[in-house]
Amino acid sequence: MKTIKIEIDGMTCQHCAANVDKAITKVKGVVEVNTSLSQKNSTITALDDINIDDIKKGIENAGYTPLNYEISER
Ligand SMILES: [Cu+2]
Repeated sequence: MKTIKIEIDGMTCQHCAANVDKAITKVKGVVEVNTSLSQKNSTITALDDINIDDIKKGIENAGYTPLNYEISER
């Protein structure tokens, strides 16, 4: 499993955070998502073969901007 922490620009309310959460949840390989409005990021648990570009694309398609991210193995 991998943990991905990705900064997201454009979230202004809880509704935005829920949209981002939903968009990332749909990405293949994603197991769990936790999106924080106050920290402007999502913490994602995913399978090892996760494609970060799919996550970025999902965020963009929902209308938000993915920024820096870091991936850690666990
Ligand atoms: Cu909003």
